[in-house]
Amino acid sequence: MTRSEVFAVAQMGPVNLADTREQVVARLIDMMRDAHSRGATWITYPELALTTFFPRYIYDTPEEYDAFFEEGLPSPAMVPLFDLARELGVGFYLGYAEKVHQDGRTRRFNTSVLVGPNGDLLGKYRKIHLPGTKEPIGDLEFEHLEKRYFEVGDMGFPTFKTPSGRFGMCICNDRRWPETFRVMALQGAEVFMLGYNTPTRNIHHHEPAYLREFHHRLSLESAAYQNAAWVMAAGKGGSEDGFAMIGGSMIVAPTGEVVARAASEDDEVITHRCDLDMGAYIRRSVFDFARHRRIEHYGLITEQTGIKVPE
Ligand code: ING
Repeated sequence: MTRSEVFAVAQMGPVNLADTREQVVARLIDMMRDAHSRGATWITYPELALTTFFPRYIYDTPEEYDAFFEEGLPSPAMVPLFDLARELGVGFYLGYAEKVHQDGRTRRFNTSVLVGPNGDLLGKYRKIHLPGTKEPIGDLEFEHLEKRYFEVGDMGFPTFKTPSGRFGMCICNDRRWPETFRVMALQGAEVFMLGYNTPTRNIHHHEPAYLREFHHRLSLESAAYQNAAWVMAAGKGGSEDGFAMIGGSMIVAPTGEVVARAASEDDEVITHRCDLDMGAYIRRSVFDFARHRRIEHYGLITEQTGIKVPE
């Protein structure tokens, strides 16, 4: 008897500065109901799902940008979603901007939460790979200031025991770094859930827009295959106040094959009945980590951050 369940990925269309939390949560609720009507027991939402992608803007004080952050878990805005999850029996991944009083000070993270189908809080993850800059580059149509508004995550890459198996979470830029998924796969993660907000344009150097989607898909297909796990990737697409974001939400099988993908840049639920045992043969053969990995040769990966060319 294989373990198969219907997973949903909820791509969101734009969230504009003028959109209220209540308006956004109503959209998330509609998509959870849609997913449930299609038999889904899990749904993955995007990164920073409750607000626009505000790190594109320059703010100087917390008074200016704290309006984008949630306090408490569930925060007041999240409560209807937690309630519906419990009512429908649908677990979810939700990305949001987290403000917390921790270690005697106020701290802010780009965070995702995992909630089980019974509405129980299973765990949190705080984004580790923060792209862009802390200081504005200037002279740009938009910035990428995640290093300005968020601290680097302090939870590592944990995995979570769920009624369906062991899940891992990451967020957006994390998907471009293979270390992210390997650390979670070494803990036995069978499903990776991630949200992303990816601009169609690269502010750092000219890059054709089609490459954004290609690199996005390449990262997910590689992660799935090289770690024999399912990947649920939910994007926030379309034009947010004129700033275009890629859609391309997708579900990728442990074979690396895309089995479902969004066809729009709007709110769109995609689903797939996932055989959670599909990765087992891969973990017993080509990626049998215990049999094939040679960690005595991998030292540089954790000993060195940047490139050092030997003399
Ligand atoms: N967004 C983008 C991402 O990693 C980015 C930033 C795009 C970095 C393309 C490098 C290249 O998809 C977030 N939020 O990380």
